[in-house]
Amino acid sequence: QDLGVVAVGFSKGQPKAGVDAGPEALIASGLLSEIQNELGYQLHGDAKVQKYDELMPASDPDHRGMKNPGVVSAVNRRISQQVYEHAKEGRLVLTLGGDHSVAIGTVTGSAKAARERLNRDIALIWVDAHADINTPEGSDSGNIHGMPVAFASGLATSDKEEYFGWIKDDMLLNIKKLVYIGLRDVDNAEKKTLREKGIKAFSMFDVDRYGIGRVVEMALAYIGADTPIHLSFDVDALDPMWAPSTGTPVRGGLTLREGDYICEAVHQTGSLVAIDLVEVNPSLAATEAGAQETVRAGCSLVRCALGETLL
Ligand code: DIR
Ligand code: MN
Ligand code: MN
Ligand code: MN
Repeated sequence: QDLGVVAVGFSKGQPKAGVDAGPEALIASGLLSEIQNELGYQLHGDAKVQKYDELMPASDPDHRGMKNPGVVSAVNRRISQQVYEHAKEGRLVLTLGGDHSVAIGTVTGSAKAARERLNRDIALIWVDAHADINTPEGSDSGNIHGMPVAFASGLATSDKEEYFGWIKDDMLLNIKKLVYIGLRDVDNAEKKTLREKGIKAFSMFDVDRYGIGRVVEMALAYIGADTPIHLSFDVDALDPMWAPSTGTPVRGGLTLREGDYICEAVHQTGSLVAIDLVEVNPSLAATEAGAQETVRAGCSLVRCALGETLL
């Protein structure tokens, strides 16, 4: 199968340096060569990590409380186009982040391509400790990596081209096709949104209550068969025991096996059209071993989503 690779060395959706080195670390540990040589995918796209320095505006003042709004918007506009171009060729698209703001681009790109190519709405499975559905006005932090679902679904809107106004209706996620897994640190404004919009969410409480097998089964049943699936995996969904090297770790998360299981089960549907693996920040672990563990966990999740572990 053909795989489009988008490797995004970008960190401006949140304040901590180093997450821009995530894709390099994943690639250096052999991820892409394994995908090509062992899993047999034909790779297209970024052999080298893109930093998008040329898209940095001369000045980038806060806008509606958002930090770095100009550059995050411009980079995501580019990512959206790249993902769209791969997806419209029928390629499965793998995006390596970077902070989770990059999903504004990935989700809008795959939503548009699926409408054109398949005449279908995509489903989005968002695996994360956080809901990332803050609007600019509802956000306490102003960090755009806490807002991608709001922008990609049209819950947050803008009439300014340079501040996400480039997101058109045909790029939007249908919010009824959104499912969360792994939530455990959700802001009050986000909880209100989840309730009011009736968004399907499986928190860690549900993982404990039902087990990961039934949670994934319920998530896939909600989405329905024959729906193109975009999987957006924030490595902080995993417990810090397996993924300590990330910007906003939250204890009480998924085991690596549970994370891998989600990816395997999604692969098994045969409906996967895109996967994002984000928020690996190799410079944040207390030890070098912690950084290596996190990179290895990220590689494992991606390989599972691409079918490595199924017999
Ligand atoms: C928080 C943290 N909800 C925010 N979000 C994080 O800043 O909006 N997302 N860490 O990954
Ligand atoms: Mn998160
Ligand atoms: Mn996230
Ligand atoms: Mn947080």
